[in-house]
Order: sequence, then C-alpha cells, then structure tokens
Amino acid sequence: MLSKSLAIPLLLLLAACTSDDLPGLIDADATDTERPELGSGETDSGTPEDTAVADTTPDDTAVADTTPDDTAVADTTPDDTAVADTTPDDTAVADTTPDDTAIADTAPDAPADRCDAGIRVTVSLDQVAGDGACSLREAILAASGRPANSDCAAGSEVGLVTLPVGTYDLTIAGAGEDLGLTGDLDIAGSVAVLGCPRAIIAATGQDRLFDIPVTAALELDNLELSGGLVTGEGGGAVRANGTFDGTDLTFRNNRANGGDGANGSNPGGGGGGGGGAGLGGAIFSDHGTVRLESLTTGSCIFLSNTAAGGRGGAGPVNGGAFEGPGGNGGGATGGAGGPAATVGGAGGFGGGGGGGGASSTAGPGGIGGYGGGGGGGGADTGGGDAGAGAAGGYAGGNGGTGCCSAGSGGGGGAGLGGAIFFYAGGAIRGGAMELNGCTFDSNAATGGNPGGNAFGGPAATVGSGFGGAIFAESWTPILGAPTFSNNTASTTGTDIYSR
Ligand SMILES: [Ca+2]
Ligand SMILES: [Ca+2]
Repeated sequence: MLSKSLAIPLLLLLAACTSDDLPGLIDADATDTERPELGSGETDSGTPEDTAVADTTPDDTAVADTTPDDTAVADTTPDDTAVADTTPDDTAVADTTPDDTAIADTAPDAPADRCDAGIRVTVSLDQVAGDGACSLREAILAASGRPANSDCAAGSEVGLVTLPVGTYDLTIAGAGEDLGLTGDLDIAGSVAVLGCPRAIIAATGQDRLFDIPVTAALELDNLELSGGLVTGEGGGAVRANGTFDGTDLTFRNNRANGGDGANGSNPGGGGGGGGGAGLGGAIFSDHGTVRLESLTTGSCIFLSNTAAGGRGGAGPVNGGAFEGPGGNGGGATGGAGGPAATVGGAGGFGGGGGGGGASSTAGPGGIGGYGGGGGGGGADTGGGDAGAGAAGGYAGGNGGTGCCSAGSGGGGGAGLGGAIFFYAGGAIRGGAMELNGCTFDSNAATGGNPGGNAFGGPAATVGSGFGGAIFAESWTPILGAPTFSNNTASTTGTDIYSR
C-alpha cells in the first residue's frame, strides 16, 4: 500500500525534478512499463498513463529504473549510469567509446590486435642489408622462409608481416627474378601483409609488386598498391597464379604492356615481329584463386590501371639488301625472327610471332601466341610479294603480306583486362575468382597498333582491346555489388569481357 504520507513527499520530489508526467504516479497502472510499481497494494484506477504529455527527458533519476531509457525520447547520452546496465550502449546513440566496462565484453577489439602479431617492418626504404632495420622486402623474405639476415624479428603469427602507416617504395630494379631480392616481391609458402591501419606499397615502374607462384598463397589487407609496370608479362601489380586473398585494397596506376615487336632488318629484308599481349593492368591470374572483398564500404578499388597490347614491328622498305632476318615477336615469349627464307618463330602465351626472313624465297611470319600479333612476311628479292603474314593468336592482329620486295609489318598485340586478366582455360581448366564490393574506375584495355609497310599489300592489323575493367577466359566472374565507371576498351567489353 502506498500511503498518503509517502505519496505526497514523493509527488513533490518528482515535480521538482520535472520528470515523468504526474498522472503516472497517481495512476500507477499495473501495465505501466515506463516506471515500475513503487509499492504493492496501490490503489489503481485501471487507466493507462497519460500519453498526451510529451516526455522529452531521460527517465527519472529519482526512481529506481531497471529498463533502458525511453525509446520515444531523443536520447543523446549513454544509458543511465545510476542503473545497473547489463546491455551494450544504446544503438540509437552515436557511441564513440567502448562498451560499458561493467559489461562482460566477449567481442575482440578491432584488428589492431593482429597488428601486434606479425613481423613488423621498421623502415620504408627498399633494402636487403643486415643493418638492424627490417624492410618490407626483408620481411617478405623472412615470412617466405628464406630470411636474408636477422633484421626482422618473428611475430606470433607465422607468415604475417605488418606495415605501420606510410609509403613503402619498391626501388630495387631487376624484373624477371623469382627469389624476392630484386624487382617484385616473390612469395613462397603462405604469407600475409597487413596495413596497420593502412599503408601504401608503391613500385617505381621497374616491375610489378607481388608475384604469387602456383604453390604459394598471399593475403593482403588494408593496403594500396600503385605504380607497378610489367612489359611482356601480365599483372602490373600482382601476378596471382597461386592463391590471392585481399581485403580493402586499392590498385592505382598499374600497367601491363605487351611489348613491341622488333622491326624487320635491312631494307627489303625481314618482316616485323608481332606485338605481345598486355594482360591485366593490376592483376594477372593463370588458373589461380583470386578472392577480393571490401569490408569497409567502397574500399576495394581499381583506379586507372591499363593493359595495352604491344605494337607490331615495322616491315622495311623496298630496296637494298633484299635479305635479312625478321624481327622478334614482342613479349617474354615472342617468337624469334626467321633467318633468310625461313618462317618466323611462333609466339608463346602472350607473345607475338616472329617476322619472316627475307630472301629469294621469302619467309612467312610466325603465328602469334594467345593475345600476340602475327609476324609479318619477309621480302622476296625477286620483286614479288613477301612471305605470308601470319595470323595473330586469340585477339592479336595479323601480320601483313607486303608486295614488291618489301618486308611486312607485324600485327598488334591484344590488350585484355584493364584491371584484371583471369584465365581458366586451356587443356586443364581450373581456378576461381570472386570479387565483392569492388569499384572499377577509369581502367583501360587497348589493342596495339600494327607495324607499317611502306610498299602496300595486305597490311598488318591492329590488336583487340577487350574488357576495360575485367577480362575472363573460360570463367564467368562472380561479382558482388560491383561499381563500374569510366572504363574503356578499344574493341568491346567496356567493363567486362568474358568467354
Ligand atoms: Ca635491413
Ligand atoms: Ca622478383
């Protein structure tokens, strides 16, 4: 029973606090959830609280409050501190502090914890020198199980490298090396690199950034990769032939150029080599596994990466020696130019065909490999047509067949996948690619120009440019909520080209 002697002082106290509406006190209905009963046996008129009165303040502080603040009230503060609080802070409130310390917190604090678990890079300079400072290159070597020295202290998580905020330039030249000492960072085993909270790794145009062979796995988190360049190989930033997992990455201004075919030798000599293929401005994968995602909205970004096919080599003009070898095809696997009267070599995957040799029996050009241009025919000393220009490989331009004792130009190489080239085809198919929440802006795939021929005849042709953002062979890309803008392809597939 709430006696009159108790009710009156309490009424005055609550009135002084300008809190909950007064009828709630007098008319303490049994169904009142806003304020608990103050006692048992209270006389209850049986009507609900007055809802006509706006309640613009937190719950009464003078009243034992066992529930969270009124949800109907704009609440800009954490729960009442006077109340035993067994739940997290109000979700409706912008809460910039940790959960109440009185609450058992079973969720881990942010990823900062993992930043304490790896090999910590201590110097931004690209170096391999036993000087006590742990560079990114040395950390990758150590994480890959081939430490160059003892500069990098092991962390508690095997294979993890952590990068404090900063820009880490890769400056040691030497592409085409696979031990991680020069050019790109070669991965062995299973390695993870984590920006803490975010870092930039920038190549200076001498190679790509990371190379993941078939047997290796690389995880990259909270990083920007920029400035990579490969010529005659694929993947301006990352070659992912093994397993590549990435979270919250930005790929910016990376380039894959196909490599130009060489010009035919001597006036009246050999044909030009075909251009090589430019494959994947940022990422190249041949049967690898590529999984990228954005955990922070809009933070998987491909910006201004380019794949460009190489130019075909030029056919030499009429006259002069009337003999000489053809030019080599462009790219790392370009075919060799044919010696006198001999066919040019065929290009390998991504390589242009070699130009045909020139002689009294003109040599034909070599065929292009996948994406490579065909070689141009070599000149005929007898004044007739040159050797036959060879067909380009898939998407590569064809070599020319010149007339009148002139050599012919090679076909242009293809540009495939301005940001990503993914290949799951060939005799043994396999690999997978999944991209979630990624943005592709201003990436470009451009086919290479054909080599010229001063004397006419069927000219060499331009290479194709397919997939301004993504090119996928024998694979349908799995894309979760992608965004595309301003990407370009010189032939077709402005954003995506798959087959
Ligand atoms: Ca060092
Ligand atoms: Ca290397």
